[in-house]
Amino acid sequence: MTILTKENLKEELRQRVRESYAVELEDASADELFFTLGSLVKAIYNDNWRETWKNYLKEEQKQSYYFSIEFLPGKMLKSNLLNLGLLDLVRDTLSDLDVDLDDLADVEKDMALGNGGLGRLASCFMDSIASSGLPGNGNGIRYDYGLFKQQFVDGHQVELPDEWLNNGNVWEIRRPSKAVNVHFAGDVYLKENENGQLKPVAENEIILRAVPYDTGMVGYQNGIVNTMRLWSVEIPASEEGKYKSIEERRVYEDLTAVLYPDDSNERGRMTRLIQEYFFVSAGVQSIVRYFQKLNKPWSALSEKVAIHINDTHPALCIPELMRILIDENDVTWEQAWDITVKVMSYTNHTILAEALEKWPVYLMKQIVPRMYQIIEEIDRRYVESMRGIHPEDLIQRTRIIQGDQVHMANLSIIGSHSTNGVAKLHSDLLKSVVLHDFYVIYPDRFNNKTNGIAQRRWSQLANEPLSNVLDESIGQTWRKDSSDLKLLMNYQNDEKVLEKLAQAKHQKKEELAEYIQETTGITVSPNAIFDVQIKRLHAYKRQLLNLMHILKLYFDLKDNPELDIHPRVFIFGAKAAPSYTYAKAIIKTINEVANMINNDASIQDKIKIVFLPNYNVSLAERIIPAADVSEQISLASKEASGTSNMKLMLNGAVTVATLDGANVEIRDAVGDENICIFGLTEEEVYAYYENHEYYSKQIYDENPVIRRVVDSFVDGTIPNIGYEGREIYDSLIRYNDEYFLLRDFDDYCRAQERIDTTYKDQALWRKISLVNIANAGRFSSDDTVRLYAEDIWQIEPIFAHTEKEGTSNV
Ligand code: OAK
Repeated sequence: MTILTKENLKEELRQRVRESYAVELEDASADELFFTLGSLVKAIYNDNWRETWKNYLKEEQKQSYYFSIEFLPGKMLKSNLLNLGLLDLVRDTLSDLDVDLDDLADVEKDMALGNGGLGRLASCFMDSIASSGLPGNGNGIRYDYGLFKQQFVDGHQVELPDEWLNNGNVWEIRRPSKAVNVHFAGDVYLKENENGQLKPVAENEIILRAVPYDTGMVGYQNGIVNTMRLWSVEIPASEEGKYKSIEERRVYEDLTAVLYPDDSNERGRMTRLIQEYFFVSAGVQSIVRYFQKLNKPWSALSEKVAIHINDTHPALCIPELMRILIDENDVTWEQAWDITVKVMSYTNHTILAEALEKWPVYLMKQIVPRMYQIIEEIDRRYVESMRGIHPEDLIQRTRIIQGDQVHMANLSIIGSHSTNGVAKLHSDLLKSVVLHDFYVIYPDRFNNKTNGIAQRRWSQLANEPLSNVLDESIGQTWRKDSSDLKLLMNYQNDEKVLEKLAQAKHQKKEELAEYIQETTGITVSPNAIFDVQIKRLHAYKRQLLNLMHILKLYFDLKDNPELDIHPRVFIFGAKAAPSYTYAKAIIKTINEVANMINNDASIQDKIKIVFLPNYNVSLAERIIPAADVSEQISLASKEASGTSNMKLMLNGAVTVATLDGANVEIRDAVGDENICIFGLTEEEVYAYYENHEYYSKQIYDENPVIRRVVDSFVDGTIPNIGYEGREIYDSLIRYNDEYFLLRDFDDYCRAQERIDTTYKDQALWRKISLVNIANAGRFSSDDTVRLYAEDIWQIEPIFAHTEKEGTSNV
């Protein structure tokens, strides 16, 4: 493509709209224009995509493959334009046509093939891997329906299907020529072949076709385009007649229809196991096929390929690679095992017991019989190899198959060379508590990689006013290298810059206030403190603690209407897993409290509550730039890292936090005086676990403020929450408050008072906000993936090769 100007961009769009839709540019609908622009953008980066791939092949670059059952990229138009260096040009061109780029970008449906943290991290990594010029690709599932759409009906969460593909997906390329077959079920037994080798023979298998859809992952102004490959199921023509019933067929043909909507909660469903093996087998087969093109011995596989297991859902990568090497390529078990361990690496994303994935032996035998046989052999050899080296009880606690369960984390650790946590505290807890037994056995395999965020999306794309202030004060280098945000520290006492930052925040608050008005009918003032908690609804994240503090404030205001607090808008965004009744009870209760307070004239708008429905990446992009306060209040030790904490900090919000996950590193980055820390520490939480001396009822009995708040869930104060209020009350009192809300309540209220006092001192607040922005650079996922590349995957950037040939994008 030639150099793009406004004129030839217009001409291109005009031609393409005519060709595709038989209309003139001026008459094109928003959908038509969006698809035309999207396909043009894709055409622009296609050359680079092909070149990138050819370079990897030519240079025989080692490549990493990030296997993740979730990817959550959100919308891609503006991000692609930014990365191609075309954002301003396209904005101007469209504006000549009386089209607003932001409105047009809104036409795109969010690609929401993930639940929350784990999926969003995978997408931040895809952006950063490409932007750092690293040869790394994604591998996952192309769900027909992404995460459900959330609506509130009478305050209850209602789930609707996310039909994101209804209008097609402009970014993907279907590649049937790269399809592979995946084999399930059947009877598998070992038989000696003519060479005297034992080989599996399978009968009555189910064979499915895995068809890849590739999406270009465009690097930031570096000419690199990597691939995110998502697999979709089809029934091969040869298998059509083999299904015993429509129900049986449906299980398989709907295999990639829906994403399981549980976050950090494993439910052991059959279809989920099939999904896991489906994308794992397809992905590993296609990687091996690529490697075979290089004509190298198998011993070189780990020099050319790194496979990353994003939490345990893709753990079958380990036995699948073993299967391909042993069954299909006659590699010996010993050599195959050596190769597999070198190729694989694993990230753990949670310490919650309910999230640790286990599969019943009977289900594995039924669904993936060959995988089970290989896992059994891995397990047998593991036990054998450890005998005499480690005590028997340690071996039994760490083996893969225990009783009638297959432990996927154990498989992931034993079958890989690296296990990492996602924040320092989390990685330490893995070593000292959760995976301590494995740390004793494999101390060298454990490491930490603190999460990061794709800073370009969360600053340049989401927050233009802030970006402009940064450009004017510290220049533009921060756009490429976020560590340069540090330069902002030189302006801590610069009234002009502080004022401009405050104006930028105000502008985003006005925009959000308008959106809140339009979507919920609630009027909020941009002069109020915007206090934000946005994340999945989960008991351990303690949205309920936030609500309890709001109720306390409400009662304080009822008792003393003149109470001098700065007006505050409490903003929530959260989806609950459809089967998680307790989380849904909290949503209903927040909505009812919101109704009660927002409509109580005596409160004089001093507090407002807004629960925005359908929290997703796009909504996050509206909320985060407008936030003054970031609520990161999980019970210490429970949140592996958190990433909204980093996004909010980057946008100048002040954090109220427990010392949990990456909050600890945020505290270290900004200093105690620029963050509001409260609550039990992880050590104190563990001390309670050990001495069993926590009695929530005692706190309730002794603390009248807490009693009033807790009673309000059941005494009729809050309307319409009979059942929900009872469930919440019982969790706090009858079941002894598993997440120590009552224990942390007073300290949390004190932290909130500090926020109020500090906000009233605007000079101080603005400075704290600046310090947060200035120190957010260290949480860039560019840095995180560089560390993965160096320490775990041993892959190198390809800039060296492309620079020679020029990196122009257009
Ligand atoms: C989801 C399913 C199973 C296990 C973990 C998850 C998950 O989303 N974990 C989250 O991962 C994020 C990215 O590492 C972390 O920031 C969150 O703290 C963690 O809960």
